[in-house]
Amino acid sequence: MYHSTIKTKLVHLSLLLVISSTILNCKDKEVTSSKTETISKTEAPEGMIWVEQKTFLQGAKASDNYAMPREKPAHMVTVDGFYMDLTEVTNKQFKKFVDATKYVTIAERQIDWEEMKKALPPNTPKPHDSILQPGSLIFNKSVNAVVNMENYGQWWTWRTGADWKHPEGPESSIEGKDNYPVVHVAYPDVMAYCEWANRRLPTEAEWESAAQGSNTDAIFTWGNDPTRLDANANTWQGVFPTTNDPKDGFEFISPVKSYTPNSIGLYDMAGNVWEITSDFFNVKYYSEIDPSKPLLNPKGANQHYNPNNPYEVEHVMKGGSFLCHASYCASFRISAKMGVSTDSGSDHMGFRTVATPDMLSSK
Ligand SMILES: [Ca+2]
Ligand SMILES: [Ca+2]
Repeated sequence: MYHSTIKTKLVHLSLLLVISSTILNCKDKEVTSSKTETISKTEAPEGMIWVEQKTFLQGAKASDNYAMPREKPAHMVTVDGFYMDLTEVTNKQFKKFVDATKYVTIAERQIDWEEMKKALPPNTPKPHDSILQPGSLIFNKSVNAVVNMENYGQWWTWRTGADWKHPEGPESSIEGKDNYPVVHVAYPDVMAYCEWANRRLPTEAEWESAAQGSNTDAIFTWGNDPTRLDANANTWQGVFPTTNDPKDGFEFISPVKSYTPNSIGLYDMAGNVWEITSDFFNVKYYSEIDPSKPLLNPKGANQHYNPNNPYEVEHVMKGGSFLCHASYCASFRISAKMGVSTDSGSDHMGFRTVATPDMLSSK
């Protein structure tokens, strides 16, 4: 949600959207399983773990004082078992994909104004060339004071030349950061990776099932004790967004596996980088569910809906990031979510993948 809003302010997103609509050629792989019985699992692929079939309460828990309306009401869901990446997809893993396919991410693509203007209203003025350069959003580390916390643009910057290989801008690199999460990837980039790797994105319900681990009603990946946050997740301490007091060991992004895994061995489900899912972001979705009919393998809303950003397709992202603070959104809670538009990457969003036995056996 806020990514797109920021981007609109910073780089005339309406123009960039035209580009993205021409490159969304990746299709979600179908969530094929709808069986109520436990699927017989095979040996877990390297770097993945089996998440057991589970019936649990998806959405905000009754004792969660941070819960937002879009997380309510909680409702019972059953999610079949599946394999999930132990960690966020790393730079090393993404490089392997790029080396094999020569894929060019959205943040790296040159913007062709002659092509773009064909899909815009007549006489739309050409933006300044600085707007049309490849780039991505990065967190502004030099914020000294914030006037209005509603104004996200105060702590976000459009950085020309920022991409997954240059996460902080053109002078930066990922040398020595093989085991850091890949960032500055947008939804089509993630889908291309999944296609190559024979994986798919988790649904939001799958993501929550995995984040709960052996629990079924916890607020956090480690249970219900908020004082255990620093040992279990890379978030923001101090005063957001001006003072970062990294009591958890990392001021910004951290290598994967830097924190205690959850009860089934999954790392960084809370914090470090946001993780995009296959569900559309629709703030009304939960309120329109009939709670008398428990859901089986829900795939989310049929369409996106965000009154703050009505014309863009947004997907749900989960888990929060190293920028999340309790005073702001507390998005390190399992039920928390935000929307991210399909063409938006940033330096604090990545992903992890899942697979079903059916997918693995058909390969
Ligand atoms: Ca931190
Ligand atoms: Ca994460």
